[in-house]
Amino acid sequence: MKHNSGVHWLFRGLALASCPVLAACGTTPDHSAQHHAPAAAEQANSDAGQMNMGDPSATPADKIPGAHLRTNQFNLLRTRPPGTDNAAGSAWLATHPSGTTVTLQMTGLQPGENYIAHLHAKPCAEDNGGGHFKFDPAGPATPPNEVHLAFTADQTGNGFMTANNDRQADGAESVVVHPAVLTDNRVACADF
Ligand SMILES: [Cu+2]
Repeated sequence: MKHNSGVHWLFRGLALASCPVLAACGTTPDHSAQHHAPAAAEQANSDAGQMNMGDPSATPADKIPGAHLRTNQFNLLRTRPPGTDNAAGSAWLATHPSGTTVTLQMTGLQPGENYIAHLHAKPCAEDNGGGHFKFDPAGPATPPNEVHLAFTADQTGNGFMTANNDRQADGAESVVVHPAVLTDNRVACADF
């Protein structure tokens, strides 16, 4: 027993030393490794000019073990554009040791329309969510300093997206969905 334990800790020490992110090490379950591989790829891409705007195949926020999970339904906003009166759905915000995961699932959107959602800094009842939540208030209005989810409604008007960030968005109060072409026309908001 003692011998095995010593080997175990030696292995952990090597894994930690060779791996900057604990969750990406070989000691974590496959589930977690799959979850983090796309985020790492997106982070690399962002350095080349592409931003992390979500990954529909990422592990949804409500499926992350041990996370602090908050969820709520979307409420329509008066600023919504024509054709979105039936928009509805739910949003989930999970914070966990590896950062933040946001998932949204919507119905009643315009089929084929592009949408973008962000974490916002205020509750829905205050200025329709106010400005974007930023990890660094003085930083840029783009991922990874903000959390954005870009998605296209399918032919039945359903939308689904998950986005990850390696920091914990503890100050985010809401998520707001906008038409991608008219981001002032806020469609719906969910409080966290
Ligand atoms: Cu927004």
